[in-house]
Amino acid sequence: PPVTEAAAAPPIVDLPACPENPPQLVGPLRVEFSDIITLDDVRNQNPNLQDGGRFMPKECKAVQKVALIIPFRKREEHLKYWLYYLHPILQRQQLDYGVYVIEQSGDATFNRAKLLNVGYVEALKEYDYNCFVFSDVDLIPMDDRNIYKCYKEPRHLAVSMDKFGFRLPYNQFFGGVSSLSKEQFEKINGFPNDYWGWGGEDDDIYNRITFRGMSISRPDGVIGKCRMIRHDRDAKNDANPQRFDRIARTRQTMNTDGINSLTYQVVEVHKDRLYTKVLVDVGSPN
Ligand code: UD2
Ligand code: MN
Repeated sequence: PPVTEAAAAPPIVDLPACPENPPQLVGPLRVEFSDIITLDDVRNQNPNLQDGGRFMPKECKAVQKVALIIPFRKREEHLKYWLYYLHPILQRQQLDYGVYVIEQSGDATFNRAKLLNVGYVEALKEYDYNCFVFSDVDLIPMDDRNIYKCYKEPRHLAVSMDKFGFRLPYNQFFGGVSSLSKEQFEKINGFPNDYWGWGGEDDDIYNRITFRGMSISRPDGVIGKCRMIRHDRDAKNDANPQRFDRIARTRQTMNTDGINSLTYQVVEVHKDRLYTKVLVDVGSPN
């Protein structure tokens, strides 16, 4: 009989859902920043990535579509280690994921939270992500059972950091690495856009979450261990003197300052095998 068009099409196989506990996880990891590595090494060690730092497990259907959002400016050395350590971990975690490096252009004061908002919007333009992991460029998990996905409540993932003696610095701490589902992020109107310079924006986000009736979930202190690459405070990221006044007013400001008031200009989008870099003009404090 003649071969029909339908018969020539590749078979559509429904992959099984990926399991709750990914079988390739190994647990505690060795994390050091003395190894000499290049981005080409990282590219060669991760042959299954698609352009833009995208990955999808072949053997099963990922439960979540995760965009990893990294606020960035002039931290090339840290980004190299982040990519070196995180790509293999995220693949063992069987996530359908993409890595977005959101780079602030120019040399106005740094604005971490606004860059994270930009990452949320720009990632959603590319793919139907339903989970967003926001990570500092200098933080590496020390246990791959700390799954970089979303949970029933917004999650704080960097709970046990070497720089704080592997403890939480305070109970409300939400800095470093966190995850919010699309619904959770929309419920708090995203993050604040007007914290310029170092500090306070993570506490504002914590406030937003509690004021919307949600709570923070965390892994335990063993699985939540992580290392921060030692660094000095960057230029143009001095401590924000307004941070205490601002975090006292989150309840009022969160309704009008957030994803609903976000404005910015994309300068350039660059696709590397290891990441999508979005260079963005976020303006300057007025
Ligand atoms: C703490 C929190 C961080 C944030 C910050 C206050 C930890 C581990 N993290 O970080 O989440 O709440 O305090 O704002 O406690 N960055 C650049 N270029 C710059 C400046 C910052 O790329 O010039 C990015 C980078 O991803 C960096 C992040 O912003 O990791 C946070 O800045 P930091 O590392 O200087 O601040 P740190 O370690 O006190
Ligand atoms: Mn840091």
